[in-house]
Amino acid sequence: MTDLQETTLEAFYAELAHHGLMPLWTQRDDLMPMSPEPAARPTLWRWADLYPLARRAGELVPVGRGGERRAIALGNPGIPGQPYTTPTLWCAIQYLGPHEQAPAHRHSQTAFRFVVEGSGVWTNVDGDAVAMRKGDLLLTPGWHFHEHHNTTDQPMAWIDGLDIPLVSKLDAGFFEFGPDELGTTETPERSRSERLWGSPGLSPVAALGDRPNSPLMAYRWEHTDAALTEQLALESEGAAATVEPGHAAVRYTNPANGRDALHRIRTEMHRYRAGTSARPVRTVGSSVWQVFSGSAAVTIGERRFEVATGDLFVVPSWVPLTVEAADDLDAFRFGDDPVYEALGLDRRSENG
Ligand code: GTQ
Ligand code: FE2
Repeated sequence: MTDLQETTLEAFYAELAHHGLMPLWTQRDDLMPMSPEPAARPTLWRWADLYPLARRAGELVPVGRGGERRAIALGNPGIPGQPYTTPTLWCAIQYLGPHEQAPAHRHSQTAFRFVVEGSGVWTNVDGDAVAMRKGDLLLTPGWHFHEHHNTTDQPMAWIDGLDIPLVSKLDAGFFEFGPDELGTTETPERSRSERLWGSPGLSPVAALGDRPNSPLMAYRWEHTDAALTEQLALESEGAAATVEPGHAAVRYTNPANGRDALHRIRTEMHRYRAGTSARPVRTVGSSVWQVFSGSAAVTIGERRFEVATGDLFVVPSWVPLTVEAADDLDAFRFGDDPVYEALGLDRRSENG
């Protein structure tokens, strides 16, 4: 190129920029990558680090109107400066001291809680008091009022999962404060939603009809545990029921339509027999896992972590995950899979 041509070209680019125009041919290579190149990194958080820090937040920071929740987000180091665990998902540890309460609000973001240890908090979802106990999954689908209250003399911590980053990216966030006083201080054994929707295979005729999110707000550990136990027992009896040898899994589903319990977040519990080495899997979309019990070595792309009860790790999009169970392992997983499926962007590879 002659000097004159070069000068002309530079002037042309300057003029394009002046008009707010950007040619495709000067863009970075990652504009349309050959395969996903996630900024999020495989990352591990240990429960042994998280819990004492949450307890200190409990000593130092009050919970109430404005701050709303004493929740500490797991920030992915590949997404610096943002409280995002993955590009689509927020995961936080939330802590409530004895007799504390977190005020009512509702938002378009969808939410759940998973309890790795402890009990004693009730979450009121649209006025229905839902007990939170070890191993339970509790739902707060978008635009339902919710508040949490600890009725005991013991603190409690759990993890929250929400689609805060996705909703932010989509400019779809709406939020409303609820009343300042607790809607109910009841502490029923079973919530109204469980009494109506919690009998296996039976839906109330008066409430039938498709709905995007599950009307059942609590999925109890005794049911999850029994379902996984039966899958592995059936496998032992020669009636294949597991996703692969030694690896049972259940998905939390919406009893009204059989789809994911939450419209935009997949939730599952996986059980691996001790010694099981699960085949490497990669999927488009990101997920977060929390070990519920047992221990394992997990390989996420280039990283390898030894994990035990309460530890959380991130699997970024299209990064292969391999699980090698040291002991019998139960691991809770949540991911943004339903979003990718709804958009026709889902893809899966079972051989790394
Ligand atoms: O418990 O309502 O971790 O609204 C983040 C936002 C928890 C909640 C979080 C929330 C909540
Ligand atoms: Fe909330």
